[in-house]
Amino acid sequence: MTATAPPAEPLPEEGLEIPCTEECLLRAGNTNCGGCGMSVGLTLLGRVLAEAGERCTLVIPACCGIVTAGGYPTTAYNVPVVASTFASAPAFASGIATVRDLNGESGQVICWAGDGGTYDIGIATLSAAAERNENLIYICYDNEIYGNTGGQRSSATPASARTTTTPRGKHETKKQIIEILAAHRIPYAATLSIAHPDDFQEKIRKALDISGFRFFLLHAPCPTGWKTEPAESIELVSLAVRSGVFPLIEVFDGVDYRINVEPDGTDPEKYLEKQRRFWGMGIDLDAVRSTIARRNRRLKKLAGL
Ligand SMILES: Cc1ncc(C[n+]2csc(CCOP(=O)(O)OP(=O)(O)O)c2C)c(N)n1
Ligand code: SF4
Ligand SMILES: [Mg+2]
Repeated sequence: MTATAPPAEPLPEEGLEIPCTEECLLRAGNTNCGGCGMSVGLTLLGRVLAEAGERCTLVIPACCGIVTAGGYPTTAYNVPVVASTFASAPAFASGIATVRDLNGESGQVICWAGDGGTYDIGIATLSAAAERNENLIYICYDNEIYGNTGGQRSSATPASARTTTTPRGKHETKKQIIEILAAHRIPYAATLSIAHPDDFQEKIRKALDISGFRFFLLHAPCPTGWKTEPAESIELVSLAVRSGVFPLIEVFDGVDYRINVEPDGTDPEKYLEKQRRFWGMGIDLDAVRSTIARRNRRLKKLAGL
């Protein structure tokens, strides 16, 4: 008896099209991993843009977000996308936004970049565009590693995390990019969490009504790199907000801080223990707790509380 596989079911002639509305910035059928926080972020962003009737052009440097687009002639994005090198994304976006404004056209120019492109390789042009107060939105989805090249450490990787280049855990702490952007005195900077979709969407709506440079930092769980369960992504980032690991804040004109969600006293251990990237790293939890408490005291002071 030969072990041949049964013939594949023929694909139906009709009904193959995945319904794709204006709302769907990120189309179904993309190749992102299950539980990817970046995918949820794109979906929430798409909803706000659709609800506001805003067109957008995405500028995406090398990162998982550009792999998402897929191979020509198909694409997982429902909007025009410019793929750029790491270092040039904010410069590309500046040019596109300037031409749009000179032509009196509408629509948003949105840079969608990873932490590697934002904190490290693209920071020179990011800083330059912020300093010029270019009329664009920059969203860094922060999965705290160089995800699509195999999970190397970036300067957004938190201390003690195991990555492919820090097999014994990272020694240095996470760079505070939001404060660096605030120091440019841009009109608006804010952090986003997919565990707080209302807050997320409200902040994007707010940004649509502001002109000039607007910066967002999105905490983007990455089950592949963080060694976590895809179904737990939302719970994880919720724990990050509740424990104060990832504060939800806004900064207006670089100086007026607002805390959007107060940490509720959840122990950061609950966040760390769910991620295998932290296992066996001998983390000093008291040091983690005091670092978080210190940062939150500082944020409260900045917010005048
Ligand atoms: C100048 C330069 N250095 C390195 C690379 C290789 N590279 C492509 S994507 C990537 C990782 C990007 O990490 P990040 O921006 O955090 O996005 P993620 O992959 O995590 O989504 C690297 C190192 C490159 N394309 N260009
Ligand atoms: S590697 Fe991480 S960021 Fe990249 S698609 Fe997979 S889950 Fe998303
Ligand atoms: Mg990354």
